[in-house]
Amino acid sequence: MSLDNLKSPLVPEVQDTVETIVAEATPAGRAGVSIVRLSGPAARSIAQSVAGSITVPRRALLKTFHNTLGDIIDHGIVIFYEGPSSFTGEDVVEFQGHGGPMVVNALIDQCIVLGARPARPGEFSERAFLNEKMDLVQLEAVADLISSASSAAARSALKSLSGMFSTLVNDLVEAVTRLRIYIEAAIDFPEEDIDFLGDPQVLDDMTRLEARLSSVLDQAQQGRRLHSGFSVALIGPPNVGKSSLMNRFSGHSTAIVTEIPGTTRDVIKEELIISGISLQLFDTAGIRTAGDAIEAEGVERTLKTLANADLNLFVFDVLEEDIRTSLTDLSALDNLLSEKLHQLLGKAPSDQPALFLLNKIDRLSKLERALLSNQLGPRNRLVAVSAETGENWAQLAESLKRISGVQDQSENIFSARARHILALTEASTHLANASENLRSGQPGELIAEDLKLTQQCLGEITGIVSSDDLLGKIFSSFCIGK
Ligand SMILES: Nc1nc2c(ncn2[C@@H]2O[C@H](COP(=O)(O)OP(=O)(O)OP(=O)(O)O)[C@@H](O)[C@H]2O)c(=O)[nH]1
Ligand SMILES: [Mg+2]
Repeated sequence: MSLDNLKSPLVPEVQDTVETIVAEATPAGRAGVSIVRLSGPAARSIAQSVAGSITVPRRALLKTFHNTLGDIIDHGIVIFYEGPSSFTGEDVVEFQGHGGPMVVNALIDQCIVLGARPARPGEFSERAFLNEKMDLVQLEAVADLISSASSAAARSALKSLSGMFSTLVNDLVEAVTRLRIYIEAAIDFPEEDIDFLGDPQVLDDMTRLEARLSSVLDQAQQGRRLHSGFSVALIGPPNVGKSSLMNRFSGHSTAIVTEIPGTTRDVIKEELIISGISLQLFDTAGIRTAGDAIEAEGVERTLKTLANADLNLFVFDVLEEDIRTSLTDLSALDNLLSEKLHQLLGKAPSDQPALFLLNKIDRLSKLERALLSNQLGPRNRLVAVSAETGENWAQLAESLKRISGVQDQSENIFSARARHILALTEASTHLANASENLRSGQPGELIAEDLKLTQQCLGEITGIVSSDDLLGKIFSSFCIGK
């Protein structure tokens, strides 16, 4: 077998006749300044027709913009970026004019009259990718940076943009390629008197590669949570105060609270930022044998929310008799809550991250409260709070931060998306198969095939290996002008 296809860049070829595209790069609406961007081979000549001669690249020139009839459209700044030293890698012109829709539209229309066409969503980024200015991870990071909801998310997007994630992925691809070359060689030269596959070095490399991939996956998972939000569900029996907790978190009456059990029917979602982490918090219907079809549907939705959450907060009422009498013994309390949860769910809970929340501690006696707070530290999987008074809220926020994993390692977290997690997970599966086959002495062909699949999954992340379909999906999620 030839090794030619070890690296198979499937990047689509750039068309021969590249069109010049135009779009507003700033959000539509009224503003002090708006930017209209042109990219493509005719960018400079179109700009010269509108604004007169542009001789020097990368210089802000104060110009008057005209239409073909000679009418003045606006006075503004023109900057010309000569390809390939531009965002898209092509000739790019940016007009900075007054930010009114009439002015912007007149300028865009004029560029179209002169031969440009309106850009599709994400088309500037797509061209930057095709011209190898940035890889897919970096372009997605640009979008993530723009839409960051917290400072930690913005910092992580900047890390991906500067290439931290891409470098890790590229290093993994390189390591898989090296291993593959070794194994392919063992297949191609069976007459050589060397036991390639039994070589402890190969096994060693494989083990190290598995560990590295798993650590990148772990980091990416944290990055995804940081960006798209860490989803936290409030789950429990009716009337324990789930909606009151939701309202305390959000700072307003998001959910209806009454003393009637079974108040909440729908799943209610709030986007929040707590200590720099963005959270999606879900309030749910209390779990019990439903009284009617509406409540049954509510409980069904609760169970789905529980299954999809990154963290479940299992809420119980501290005033329940058996809970209250166990407050002096933490391990008995823990066992009791586990038992109650098992009963509530009708089965053992899955191994998703979870915390027990004991609510309504404002109704306990001073002595009981002191007993509890003496036993409970920030590392316990039990937090005792009051939705009514906010008692112990800082401890709850601290526990959320700890479980989200953002606190300790935020310096190493780069932004990542569900697409990356999927590709890394698939790569891990193929690598685990390759490793298993190597250890059990399977033929080299089998191992090589799994390594090839590992390599392909990793390549999809940065776009070394990509299909038109994948690219279309990614770029169409960007907005026009990007
Ligand atoms: N004293 C006290 N009462 C609380 C606290 N939290 C909730 N309650 C009361 O408990 C009752 C139920 O509160 P909800 O927040 O509606 O409870 P829930 O778990 O959302 O109930 P369902 O939606 O029916 O499942 C209300 O009367 C609240 O005022 C608390 O921390 N302290
Ligand atoms: Mg409720």
